[in-house]
Amino acid sequence: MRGRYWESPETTSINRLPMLNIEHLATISLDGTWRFQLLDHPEAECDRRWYDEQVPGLWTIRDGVSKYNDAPIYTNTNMPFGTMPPRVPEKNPTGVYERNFTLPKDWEKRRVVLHVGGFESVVTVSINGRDVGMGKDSHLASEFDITNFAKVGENIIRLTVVKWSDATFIEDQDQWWHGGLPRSVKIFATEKVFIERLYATPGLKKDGKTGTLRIRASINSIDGESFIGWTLRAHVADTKAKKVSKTFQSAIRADWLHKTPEQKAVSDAVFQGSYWENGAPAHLKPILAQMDPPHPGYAEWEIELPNIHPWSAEDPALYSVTYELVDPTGRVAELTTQKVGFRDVRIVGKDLLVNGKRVIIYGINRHDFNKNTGRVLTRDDMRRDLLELKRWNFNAVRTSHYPNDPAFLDLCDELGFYVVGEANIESHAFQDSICNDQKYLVAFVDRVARMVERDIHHPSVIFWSLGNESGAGFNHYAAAAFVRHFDPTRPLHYEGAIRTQWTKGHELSDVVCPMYPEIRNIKSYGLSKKVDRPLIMCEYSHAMGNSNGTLAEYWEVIHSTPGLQGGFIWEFWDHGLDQVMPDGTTRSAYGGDFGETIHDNNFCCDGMFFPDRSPKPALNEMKQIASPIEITAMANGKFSLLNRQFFKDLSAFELSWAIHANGELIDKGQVKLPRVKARAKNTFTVKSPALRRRDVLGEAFITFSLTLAKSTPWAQQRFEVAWSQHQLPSKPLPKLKAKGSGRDFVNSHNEIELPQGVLPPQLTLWRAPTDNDQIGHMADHWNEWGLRNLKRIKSSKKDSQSSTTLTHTWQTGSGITISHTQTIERIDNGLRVTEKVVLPKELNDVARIGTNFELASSLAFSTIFGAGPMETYPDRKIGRIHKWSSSVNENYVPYVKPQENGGRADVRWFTVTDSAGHGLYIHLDKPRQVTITPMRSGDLADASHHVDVQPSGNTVVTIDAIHRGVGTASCGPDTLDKYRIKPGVYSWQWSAIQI
Ligand code: IPT
Repeated sequence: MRGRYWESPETTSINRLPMLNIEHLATISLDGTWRFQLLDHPEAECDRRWYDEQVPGLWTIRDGVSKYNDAPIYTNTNMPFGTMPPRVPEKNPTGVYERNFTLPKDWEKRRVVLHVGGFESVVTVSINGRDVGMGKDSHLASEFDITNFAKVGENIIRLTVVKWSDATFIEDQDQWWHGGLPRSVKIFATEKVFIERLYATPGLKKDGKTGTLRIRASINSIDGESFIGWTLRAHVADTKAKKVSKTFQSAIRADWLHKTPEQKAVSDAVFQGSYWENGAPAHLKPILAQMDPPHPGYAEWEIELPNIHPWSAEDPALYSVTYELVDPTGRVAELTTQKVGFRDVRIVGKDLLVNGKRVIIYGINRHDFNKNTGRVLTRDDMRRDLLELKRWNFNAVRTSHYPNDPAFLDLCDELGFYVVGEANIESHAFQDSICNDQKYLVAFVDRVARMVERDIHHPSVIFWSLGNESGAGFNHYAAAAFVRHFDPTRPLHYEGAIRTQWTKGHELSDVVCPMYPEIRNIKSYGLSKKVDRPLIMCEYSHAMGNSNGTLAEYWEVIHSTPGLQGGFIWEFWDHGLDQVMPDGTTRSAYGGDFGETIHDNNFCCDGMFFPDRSPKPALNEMKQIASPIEITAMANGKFSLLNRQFFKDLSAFELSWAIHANGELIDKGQVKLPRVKARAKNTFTVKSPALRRRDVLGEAFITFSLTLAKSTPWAQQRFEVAWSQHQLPSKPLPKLKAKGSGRDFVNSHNEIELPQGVLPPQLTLWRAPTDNDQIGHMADHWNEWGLRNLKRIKSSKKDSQSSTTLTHTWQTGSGITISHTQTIERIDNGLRVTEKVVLPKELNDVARIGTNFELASSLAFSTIFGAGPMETYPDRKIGRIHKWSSSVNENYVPYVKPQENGGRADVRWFTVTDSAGHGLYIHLDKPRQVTITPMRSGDLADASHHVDVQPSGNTVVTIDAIHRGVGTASCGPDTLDKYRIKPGVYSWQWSAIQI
C-alpha cells in the first residue's frame, strides 16, 4: 500500500465494504497457522525469516514473552511514545502475515469477500501480490471485495498489521498495547447480487405485547449484474418455535414483505431499481424522479408483531428473523438469520425506562481479556464471563471501551444483559484536542456509525456510547447527530459530555454517567430540582486489589434516591498476563514486567475477578446488593418479602431458612413462597419454636437462602441466588470468670507468652498497604510516621492479686510515642487480656490498632464466628454471621500485587487449631476485625507479585480494636470518615483458652 496511510487520520479505510454483520452460507475460515515476520517499519522489506504464527493471535504474546522482541506494554492514559498526533515513531513494529488459500471451483462466478475480524491497529490487504485495501479501527471487522484479486485454486493472501498509527491516538484505552490479529479471518462467497446493508431495529409498543421491527436493507450487485426481479424475504419466528405448536408459530409468524409507506398491504419486496417503483403515487413520480433520484436496491419495512413475549435482561425472549435473498426464478441465493428481541428503551424525565419500568443497572465494565492470549477470546471465554456475572447478580455490561466481538452481544441477548455499546474512541492523552481536530472527524463518525450499523438489531444494547475519555468536541457532535437520526430508539451515553458539569452536555448524552463520584454528590444530584436526566455511573467502585469499600453506602443512596439508577463497577478483570519466569514459575505480570519504560504499573489489575476469572471476595457484596428479594422481619415469626425484580414473579426460586445460635444449627425449614408479582410485596410466616426460645446460648440468627428452583443456563438447581439474615433474641455466652493474676503468662521481657505462641502479642498500627492506601497516599503518611517499625522503648510490669498489668511505650520510626497497657488475668485454661492504647494526635488516620501475634504453624486451621464466608473489611462486610472454617492458607487472598488481605469483620470468637482440633479458642469482648494468615504484613508489603510472597512459617493472628476501611482511593473516593481511625483512647479485650 502506497503513502503513509498509517499517519493519515482522514484515511480511515481504502476499499472497505459497508459494515454488515451477518453469517454467510459459503464461508471458509482462514484461522490457523500463517507465515509471519515482524518488521521495524511498515515500508521495510519483507526479508526476514518466516515464523509460524496462529491467527487469531497477537505477536506480542507467546508463552508469556514475545519471541519477536516486541512485548506487551501497559499504560493507562499515557501514550507509550512521545510523538504528537498523528505522527508515530519511525520504529513501528509491523507484522506481515501470509498464507495460501484455495478458492473452490464453485466460487468461480461468485463474489468473494475477505473478513478481518480485528487488527491492532491498521491492516492492509494484498492478494497474489496486488493491493486490495486498508482498514482502521482495531475492534470492528473490515471487509474487502476480493473477487477480482483471487482466482479459483491456490492464492496467497498477505495481511500487514501496523502497530502504531494515527488511530493509536484514539485507541488510548487503559489496557495492554498489543500487535496482531485478535479476531478471526475468513472469506465468504455471495452471488453477484447480494445483501449489502441490513439494519433490523427491534422495538415494543406501549401495550407491552406488540413487537415492532424496522428493517432497512440494501441490495447491490457487482459486474453490472441486474437485480431487477430479486426479492428479499424475512420471516420472524419464536426461537422455540420447534417445540411449540404450529398454531402458535403461525400466530407470530410474519411473512411480511415489501410495504410502501402509504400501503400497509403485504407484498413482495421486489427490487426493481427504486424504492418508489411500486408505491409512489403516479402524480409524484416525475417530481420524485427529479428531486429524489432512485436509491436502487433499498427497502425499508416497519412491521408489527402481535402477542410477542417482550425481551428484558430478566427474561430474555428472543425471536429469529430469517432473511432470504431470492432470485427472479425463486431460488434462494442467500439465507441468513439474526436474533432479535422486542423491548422499548426510553428516558422519561429522570428515569431510564425499559419496557416502561424504571430498571436498576447493576453493571460492570468489561474489557476483552485473557491472561494467556491477551485479547484473543473464544465464544466460550465470553460466555463464561457472562455466566459468571449472572451468578453474581449483575444485569448490565459496558463494553469498555470498544465494540466487542459480535458473539459477545449475541450472548448478552441470549443470557439477558443490558449493554452500553461503546465506540472504539479514547484519545485520553489528547482528550481535549483530538475531538476538535478535523483530521479525526471522519474517524469519529466512522467508528460510531459502523458500531451502530453492526449492532443495531441487538435487544441487549440499551445505550450507544460515543467512546471514553476523549473530551467533548465537534467530532463528537457529528457522530452523535448520525446516531440520533439513524437509531432514534436508543439513548446516547457519553461521559465526556458531562465531565465538567452534570447539568450540561445534553447534545451528546441523554444520561448523566459520571466516573467515580462521591456518594454525597450523586445523592445531591438525585435530590436536586434542576436535574432532568437519570444518573447512571459509567465507572465507580474501582476494584484494584483489596477494594470496593463503601459499595453498600453507594447502594443505600441509589436504592432510595430518585434519579439514581445504578452504575458500572470498574472493572471485570485484573489484566495480569501469565509470564513464565526464567526459573519456570509463572507470575501474573503487570506494567513494567516486560521491560517497558513508560508504564502504569499494576493499575491494570483492578477487577472484581482475578486474571483466571476466579472471583474476588468483594463480589459477595455486589451479589447481595443486587439480590432479587428483600426480606424484612416483622413480629411473631412474620416476615415481609419484596420482589425486587422488574418483570418476573418469584416462581423461579425456592426459599429456605435455618436458625443458628452461636453458629450451631437449631432448626431449619422451607418457606412456601407466596405469589409476589414484580416489585410487589407479600408476607410469610416461619413457624419454629426456636424463634421464641430465649434460653439458647450465644447470638442467634435466622438466615434465609433463596435458591434456584430449576437449573438455568448459568447455574444448577439449588444454586444460592441471595440470602437474608436477621438476628433473634438470645442470651449472651456466660462471661469467663477471672481466677486471679495472669502473671504466669508474662515472661521476663514483659511480654505475654501464649500457649503455642511463637511471637508474643505486639501492638500494631500498620497493614501492608492496599493499592488504595498507596495511590490515595495514606501509606505515605504511614511511611513518614514509621508505623511499620514500632519499637517498644520502655515497659514495666505491675502485679496484683487479681491481675498483671504491662505498661509499654512504643515509638514509631519517626519518633512518635504511644502508650499501651496490657492487663492480664487468668481464666480457666487460659488468660484474658485487656488492652488500652492512646493514639496521639499526630497519628491521625492509621491503618489499624490491634494485637498481632504468631502461633506455631501446626495450628493451621481456623474457624471464625463472624462475617463471611469470604474476606470482609469494615466498609465492605455484607457477610453472614456464621461459623466459617478454613485452613489458614485458604484465608490468604492472592491479590496480584500482594497487600493486606484475608481479614474477617465482626468476629465474635475464633479458633486456631491443629488437624486434631487442639489449639486456641479466642473470645472477643465485641465483634472485631480478625486476620489469621500464613503471612506477615511486612512479607506482603515487600513482595511485588503474589508468587513472590514468602510465608512467615507461622500462623499470624491479628485482633483489631479497630481497622480502617478499604475505600476506593486508587481511583475515586477514599473510605468514609466513619471508617477512618482518629486519635484517641482505644481499648479491647480478648480471652485465649487452650482447647
Ligand atoms: C478511567 C478510565 O475510563 C478507565 O479506562 C480506567 O482507566 C479507570 O478509570 C481506572 O482504572 S481513567 C481515570 C483517570 C479516571
